Amino acid sequence: MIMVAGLGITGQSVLRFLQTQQERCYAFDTRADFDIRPLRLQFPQVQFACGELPKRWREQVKTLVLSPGIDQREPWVQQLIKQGVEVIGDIELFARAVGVPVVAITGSNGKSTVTTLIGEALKTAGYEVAVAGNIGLPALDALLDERDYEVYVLELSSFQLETTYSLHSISATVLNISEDHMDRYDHMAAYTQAKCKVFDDTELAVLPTDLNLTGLGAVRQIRFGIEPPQSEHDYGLMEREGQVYLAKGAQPLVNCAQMLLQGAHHQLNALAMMALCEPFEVSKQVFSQVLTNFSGLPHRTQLVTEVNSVQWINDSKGTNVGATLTALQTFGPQIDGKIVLLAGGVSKDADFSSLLPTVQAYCSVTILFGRDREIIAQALREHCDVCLVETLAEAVAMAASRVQSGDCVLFSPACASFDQFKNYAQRGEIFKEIVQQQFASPGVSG
Ligand code: UMA
Ligand code: ADP
Repeated sequence: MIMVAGLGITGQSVLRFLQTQQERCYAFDTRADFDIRPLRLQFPQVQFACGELPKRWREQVKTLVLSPGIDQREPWVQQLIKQGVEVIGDIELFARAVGVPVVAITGSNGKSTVTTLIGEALKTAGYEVAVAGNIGLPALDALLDERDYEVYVLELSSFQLETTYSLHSISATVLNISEDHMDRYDHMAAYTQAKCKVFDDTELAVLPTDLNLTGLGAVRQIRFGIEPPQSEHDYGLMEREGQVYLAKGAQPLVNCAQMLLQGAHHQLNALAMMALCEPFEVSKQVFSQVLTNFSGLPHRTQLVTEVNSVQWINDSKGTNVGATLTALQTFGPQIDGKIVLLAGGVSKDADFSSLLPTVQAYCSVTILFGRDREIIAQALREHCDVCLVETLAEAVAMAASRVQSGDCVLFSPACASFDQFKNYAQRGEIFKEIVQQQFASPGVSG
């Protein structure tokens, strides 16, 4: 018997997929208060349970399809593993069923941006393409969709890769590795190992120049980095007549000045995108067109408003220290004044001390809110001005009282959102609303 564990959007997509295969299954969610009534109606052949895993199910389960949000170290999962139960995820089911090329993208930051860019480039080049995975649309839902896709572009998280064993990809990348999800891994090596599973069965490994991985074997490799390309196969930046270009080998491809996305990290994202598209026929005109039109995804270093020469930036998707560092390093040198940083939420056991030198260099004050604000404060307060408040609304109000002309208020939490919000997107929307209200109120100015 198959058991689907976790009834979020992944678990529900698995149930839909198994329904098409006429598989009988159990479905379980660890949350005692999870409302399964709508699912019972949708999947009458499935037996459901919440909270406690029924004892008699344990003996009957042969395969556990685990949602990415459930930690494999949970005792009940470990018990099933000990019993010899096979543990797989939605991406493994997808991998076993898919019949067309897959491009696989993982990394600590930049996944959604690169996944979207590849989708746009392949679409513009005339391919029928599905963009799915951790980006939001479960991969199995894309597979069940009626359209005849010629290629799937999948954003994959480390959690998804942990339970994936037979994904064959035409090209794959680990964009970068920086600390994240330390509440789910015993150490960085385990997190890195999960990410690198993306290379287990790929035809083309696309790797950043500063990432040293062993054990990739004979697989074809392409490197990308901000330095000039080291070989004719590699991607990097080159200068021609005072202009900086994204380049392959000695060949300039796109003038960086044309790109709407700004910052070194986005140049890296664009280089990775072009390298991952190598197995397809995509011209440099197509890359140029995509990069000239793509202004970035919502909640990633997005300008909300500019009031009294103060920019208010929403980077709610900055959910780890690496992303927040990138945002600080992008805006810090650009602005005339200082950054007022708003951060906080669920720390995921991160080490926030690596923020310190950059915060010292660019921030006038760091305003911390949310559950783990004190943990972040401990890493910063000895050397920086730090204020603690409970809510995002209080943080915005305090920022408005502290900014000066030429400053930038950067909302880049370096944390997950689940303490006070449904997800990063809701957190970003609420930030935008609060900021807009702040300036709509009579008598209040930035
Ligand atoms: N949960 C329980 N008990 C359960 C099942 C879930 O407590 O039995 C909790 C989890 O701990 C988690 C939440 O419910 O807090 C959601 O978990 P889930 O596995 O049901 O998640 P889905 O709704 O299926 O969404 C997942 C990804 N979420 C996670 O990996 C936590 C989504 O990525 C992804 O878009 C979706 O599958 C489709 O593939 C979100 C994410 O935060 C954006 N990803 C992490 C990240 O990017 O850092 C990895
Ligand atoms: P992911 O899907 O990996 O979370 P996103 O493309 O959604 O990545 O971007 C998330 C955050 O990471 C944003 O705040 C963005 O500014 C930052 N970011 C994007 N690309 C990179 C990169 N290549 N290196 C470091 N940070 C990045």
